[in-house]
Parts: sequence; C-alpha cells; structure tokens
Amino acid sequence: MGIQRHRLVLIPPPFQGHLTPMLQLATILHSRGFFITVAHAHFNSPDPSNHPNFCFLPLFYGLSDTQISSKNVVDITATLNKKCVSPIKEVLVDQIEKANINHEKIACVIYDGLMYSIDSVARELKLPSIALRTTSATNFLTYHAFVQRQTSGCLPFQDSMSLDLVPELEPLRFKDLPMFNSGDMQKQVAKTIAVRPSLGVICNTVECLEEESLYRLHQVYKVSFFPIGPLHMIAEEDSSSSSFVEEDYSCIGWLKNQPRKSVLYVSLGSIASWEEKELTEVAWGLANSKQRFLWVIRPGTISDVSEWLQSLPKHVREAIAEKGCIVKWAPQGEVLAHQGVGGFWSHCGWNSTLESLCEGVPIMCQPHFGDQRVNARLLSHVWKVGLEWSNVMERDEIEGAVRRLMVNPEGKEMRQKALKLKNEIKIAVKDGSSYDALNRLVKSILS
Ligand code: BUP
Repeated sequence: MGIQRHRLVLIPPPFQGHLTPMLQLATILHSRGFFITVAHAHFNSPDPSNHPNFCFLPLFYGLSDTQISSKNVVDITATLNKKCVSPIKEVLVDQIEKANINHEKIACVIYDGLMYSIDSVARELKLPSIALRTTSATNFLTYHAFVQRQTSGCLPFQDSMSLDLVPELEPLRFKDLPMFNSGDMQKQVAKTIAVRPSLGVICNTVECLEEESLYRLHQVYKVSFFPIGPLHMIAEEDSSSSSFVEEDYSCIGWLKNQPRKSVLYVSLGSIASWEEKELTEVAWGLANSKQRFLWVIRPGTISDVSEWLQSLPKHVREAIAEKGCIVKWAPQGEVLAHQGVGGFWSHCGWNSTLESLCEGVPIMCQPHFGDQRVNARLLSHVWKVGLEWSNVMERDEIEGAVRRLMVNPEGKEMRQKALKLKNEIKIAVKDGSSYDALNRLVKSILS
C-alpha cells in the first residue's frame, strides 16, 4: 500500500504571540487535507479539545514557564535553540517510524523562525522544512540589513535615538529598528537569517501591505516566500481560541450599548505593560478626553486593581464608571470587529497590528520593543492608519492623542484609509495574493 496521508509536524516556541499564528497555520493546512502534529513545550499546551483533529506532543526542553515569562527573549531563544535539538530529533524520528507504520509521509517540518536550530535536525533526517515568520516581512528585512552591514564593515545600527532615515530601509529611521546592541542578540540575528529552509518561508503578511519588502527579501534570501496572511483571518472558520488566558466576554455586552465607532480599545498585548504611575496617567488622560474606552489591564500589571481605582480622584473614577470598561483579557478579535470600536491604542505587536488592519480600525501607536517600532512606522508612514504621538506618559499628552484619533478629522481620515485597506486584505484572502500563495505552498509541500 502506498502513502495515504501527508503529515506535517509544526513546532512553535513557547510564546503566546508565536503559538497562536502557528495553530492558525495548522488549522489552515488541516483544512487543505494535511494531518497535523504540533510539538510544543510541555507547559505551553494548547487545549486539545479546541483542535480535536490535531496530535499534540509535549516536549521537555528543561525550561520552565517561569523562565519563559522572565521577558528576556534573546536569552530564552538562545537557550531554547540549544535545548530543543535533542528532544525534537527524538520526536521526529518517532514520527517518521509511526508514519511508516501508518502509511503516512512526514511531508514537512514547519518551525517558527525563532527556532532556527531545528533546520539542521530536519536536514539530517532528510525531511523538507519551512520556517514560519510571525513578524512583518519588513522586520525580517531589518535583520538582513543588519547582518549585511556587519559583514561589509559598514556602520552598524547603533544609534537608537537617531531620527535619520536608514538608506536601505526607508521609511524606517534608525530609531525604529529593533535593537541589536548586545553581542548575544547579534549572534541570534545572524543565526536566524543564516538558515535556508528547503521549501522556503511562510510570512504572516499580505502582499498589498509589504510588496516591496517581500520582493527584496526574496532577492537576498533566495528561497520561496509564501505571504499567506493574515493567518487569523484565513483560519477564521475554525473559531476555536488558542488563548491560555480566560477571555472576558462581558465587554462584548458592554460594547453593544455604545454608539458606533465611539470606543477606544486600549491594550498593550501579552508582554508589555505600564507601571502603576503610568496607569494613573492613562486613567486621567482617558477620563479627561471624555471618550469611551475598553481597557485591558492584565493580571500582574498591578497588585490590586480595585484598590488602585479607589485611590484615583472622584471625577476620574466617575468617568471610568460612566465611559469605561476594564477587563483582564479581552476577546480581541471580536472586540476589534465590533461596530462600537473606532480606535485601538496598541503596542503594535504584529498580531494586534494585523487584527486591527483586518477590521479597519486605526491605531494610536505606542511601540515598546522589538519589531513593534517597525510596525508603528509602517502604520503611521506607509499605510497612514497609525497615529504617531509623543508617547510621553502624561495625562495631557494622552488626552491630546486620544482626541486626535477619536474626534479630530485626522482620525477620521485614518479610519477611512483603514477601511480601504480592510477591503484590499479581504480580496487578497478571498481570491487574491494570499489565496494564490497558499495554493503555491500546498503544491510545494506535496511535490
Ligand atoms: Br492583551 C490581549 N486578548 O486581552 P501581539 C491580547 N490578545 O486576545 P505580543 C487577546 O494576544 P510581540 C487580550 O489578539 C493577539 O493575537 C491578541 O499578540 C491577543 O503582541 C495576541 O500583538 C498578542 O503580537 O507581543 O505577543 O504581546 O508579538 O510584539 O512580542
């Protein structure tokens, strides 16, 4: 009997912002007829009941969830890449044996771009491989530009304050680049771009958003690129959540009672946060702006939210009660799709950026680290749907920026542009560039 089924082994790293797109990719490829195995860190287990057709394999890397939440992504990534090789090899050997017994073929290993060391394991076992990049193509291009400068002896990207444009990455400025200032970080960047996965690279992006960057990446990287995003939108039909945190749906009920496009959704994603002093300024700024808002304050941001709320002056408390809704974790997809939402104050993580673009919601940009500054620059200067403001955490600055986005004509203009982009993305997904790239990808895995 010949091969009856094609199985894919997908390997995400233990970070929520990376696991979510990997599971979305798994969902998409499963709907194209592939059998799916997800090999994940043992403490970072998706709920199997949400994906009854997937085989989940917990891996023991010798790292704990507390180490992962220590926020030092560079160190964690380096350790992860050292520790994952042997358990992943074991899993893959086992999967190959099982596949032989079950008349299956391991058609491809799909690993997150952060887990570059998996590529050599796949090669050793003669398995085709693909890397999934969960950040923007433009961000990936900054890695290349950095390494190119290093190897050609040009001035490295070192001035994180400079407003000068980076010639090879316009309209990015030096200030917008991810920081590559530690030796360890530089090594990680070099390693991640050195691998050439045999079948190519999947990008969670859309051609109409990053055509130029995708073209340039293809030129320098010389492997196939598959811009099949936005993954969350293509995987939408399977609406099961991959979140580990319980979503608070009470805010959807609250949103129903708010006028159209009147609410600012405030969230810094799953890692970045404000300190207590800054939270107080945000509360004042939002209250003084007189706008409606839905605010995510994640557990751990502050020791006691009710106590902190009680410490605020009466008029701020009243404004929050009257115009605001605070939750610990929101069903973000539904929130952004809700007609009551007219703006998003965001840290500009790539997932949040795409989720907002797909719903035509303009963004008040407050990038914190990594690729978020690149995304913020794309939002404000390329797609022109992002508000660039001082990012100074003082109540008057905040009030001014909120009013610019929610009330002023410039916000309205951004909302119109965002709606236009939303439509372009919809077309790309339905029968345009993302649809074509997905077909190309499937063909390439099966060939
Ligand atoms: Br907070 C929050 N609900 O309340 P990013 C986040 N999310 O669904 P990251 C919720 O988490 P970086 C909440 O929809 C998005 O898919 C949100 O991913 C979801 O940022 C995800 O935006 C957050 O990529 O930082 O992972 O916090 O990716 O920049 O390292």
